[in-house]
Amino acid sequence: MIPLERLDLFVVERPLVHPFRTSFGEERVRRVLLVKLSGGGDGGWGECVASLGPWYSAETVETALHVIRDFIVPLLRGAEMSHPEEFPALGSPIRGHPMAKAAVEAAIWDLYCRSKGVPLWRELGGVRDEVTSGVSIGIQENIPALIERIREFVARGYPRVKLKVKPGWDIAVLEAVREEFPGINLQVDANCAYRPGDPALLEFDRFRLLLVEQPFHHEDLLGHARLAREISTPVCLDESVTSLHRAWEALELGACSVINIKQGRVGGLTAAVKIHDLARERGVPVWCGGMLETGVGRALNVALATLPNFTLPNDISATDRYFRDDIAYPPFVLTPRGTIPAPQAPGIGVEVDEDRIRREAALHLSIPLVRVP
Ligand code: OSB
Ligand code: MG
Repeated sequence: MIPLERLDLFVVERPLVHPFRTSFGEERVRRVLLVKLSGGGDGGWGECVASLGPWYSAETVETALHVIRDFIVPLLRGAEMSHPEEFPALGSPIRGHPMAKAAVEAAIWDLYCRSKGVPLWRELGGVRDEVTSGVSIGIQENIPALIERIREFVARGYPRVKLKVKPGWDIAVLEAVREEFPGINLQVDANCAYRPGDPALLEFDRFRLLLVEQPFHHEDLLGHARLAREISTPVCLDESVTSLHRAWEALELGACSVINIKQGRVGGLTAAVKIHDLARERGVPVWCGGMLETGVGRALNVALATLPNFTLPNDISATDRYFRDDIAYPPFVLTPRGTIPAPQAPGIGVEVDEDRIRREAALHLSIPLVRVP
C-alpha cells in the first residue's frame, strides 16, 4: 500500500523572465499551487497547472485548491492504493477538475517512485533519457521584436519554435519569420482564436509548418475535422483533448492528426499515458505541451515525453527560459543536441526547496490524512 499520511498545499509566486502573451491573455507571474504528499518517511510533489483565471480552461488556482481540500482529501483518507494508476478510479466521483486531480496524482507518482527508488520516467515506460526541446514564443509588440526573440532562441540551440498566433497576428508575421528563418522547424498555436471559414487558415499551408495547434473553440471537434480535410498542414489539438475519451472521439472524427498531451489538462499521468498508447496504436504522433511550469511540473513533462510515441519536439524548454530562480533543483538545461535530459534520481528527479517555499508561500495548508494518536 502507498502510505498517505499528510497532504500539504502551498501557493507560491514566481515572476516569469518574459511576459507570455497568447490569444487569450498575458501572464507575467506564475501563481503555482504545489501539492506535497508525505508517508512512510518519504515525500512526493505535484504541481497544479491551473492559472489565475479561467482563460485557458475552466479551472483556476482557487478552484483547484477548493477541490483538492474539500473533495479529494476526503477520498484519500482511508484509500488503499497499491499503485498510482489506481488514483483516477478513486477520484472518479468528482466530475471534471482534471488539473486538481492531476496535481494530486503527480504527488502520488513521485512518492511511489521515490520510495521504490526508481525514476518516474522509467516507471511510466520511458524509452529515452533525454527529450527533444522546443520553445513557445508569445505574441510580441511587433514583428521586429518577434524576429529578435526567435533569433535569440535559435542561437541558444532550440531545435523548434512555436509561435502564438491570432487573427491579425498571423500571415504577415509568418511571412516575415519565414523570410528571416527559412529553415527552422516552425509551428503555430492559436489557442482557439479562429472561427471556421477564416481565410487565413488556408494560408498556413504556405509556411511549411510542422502543425497548427487548436485553431478553433475547444468544443468544436467537427470544425477541426473539416479544416483537417481542407489544409495539408497537420491539425493538432490541445484544449479540446481533456480525456482519453475525448482523444478517441477526436481521432474517430479525424479532427486531428497530432495530439499535444499535457498531463494536467487530461487529469493526470495515467490518462496521459493512455492517450499516448491510443495515439500510438493509430499511428498518430504526440508531443508534450507545457503550462509555464516550475521545475516540479517540468520534471513531470520530461518524464512523460520519454515515452516512445513522443516523436515531435516538445514545449519543454530549459528552466532559464521561464524563471530566474526556480523552486526545484537542479535546473533543466538545454544540451548541445537540443534536448533536455531526464533526471536519473528517483521519482520526478528534482529536489524541491521546501524551506524556501515554506518561508515564501502566500498560502500553506497542512492536512493530516490519518488520525494522529
Ligand atoms: O497553449 O500550449 C499552450 C502556456 C500557457 C497556456 C497554454 C499554452 C502555453 C504554452 C507554453 O504554449 C508552453 C511552455 O510551457 O513552454
Ligand atoms: Mg496550446
